[in-house]
Amino acid sequence: MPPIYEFNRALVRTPGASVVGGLRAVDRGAPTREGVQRELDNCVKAFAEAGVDVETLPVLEEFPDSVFVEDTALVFPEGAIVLRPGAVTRLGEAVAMAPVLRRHFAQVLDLTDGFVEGGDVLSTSRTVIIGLSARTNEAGALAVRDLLEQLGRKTAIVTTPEDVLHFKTDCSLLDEETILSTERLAASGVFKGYRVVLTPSGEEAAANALRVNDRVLVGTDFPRTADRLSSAGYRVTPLPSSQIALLDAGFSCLSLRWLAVPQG
Ligand code: CIR
Repeated sequence: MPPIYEFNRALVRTPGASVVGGLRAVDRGAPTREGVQRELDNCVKAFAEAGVDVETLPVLEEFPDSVFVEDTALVFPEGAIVLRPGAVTRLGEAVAMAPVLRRHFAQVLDLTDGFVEGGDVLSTSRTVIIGLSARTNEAGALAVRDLLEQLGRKTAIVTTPEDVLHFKTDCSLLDEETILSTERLAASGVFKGYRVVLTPSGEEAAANALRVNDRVLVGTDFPRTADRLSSAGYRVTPLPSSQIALLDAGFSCLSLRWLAVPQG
């Protein structure tokens, strides 16, 4: 089986003017539409350089957070699951994503109970880890577990630390065995059996990095994390992320990515 961080397809969505009013837990100022667009463009370029074919979806002006497509679905080589984001203003984003996924995947399953956002889901080759949070509830997690079983994937349901938006706000996959995590999340014991690289103190926000094929996208604001990853042998691609950070987002949020395997 190819590694779970090997991708050849990705979906992203152009941010609308409404992105300046995106959800945020603490208001540290609004990003600009141009700023968010620039950070997305850099990401798309890095994906292309890594050999990923990226489709850009049109603006959904009525949904300020719709640039964060990761929260709408789970995607795997074997099929996709359309989620139900727990933020009321975001539910319609998943509805809009469903027909796009049906174009790309032979098998698309729909979550019909509870709420789950993709930011709460960390997929490793062994297990799909779902973190319960203010956006992802138990009913949703249990229903997604049943859908994942249909796709042949095992699930572990865990808890996201309090006051953390998403499970993946605090962690990301570095390779099949290794997770980049904040100390507070790793301390909860959820990564038993994995190797863990901790984000340096003061750079917790670097944890939402993104492994894409042979490289790891890391925010330029986090030089100590980049050094730590480079020393551990990872090829680091530093990219600016301060605009999306104003909306509590990191690199994983901006795309849905998967390995499309030729059928038959
Ligand atoms: C939200 O609060 O829903 C957005 N402002 C940020 C979503 C970030 N998505 C992610 O971590 N997967």
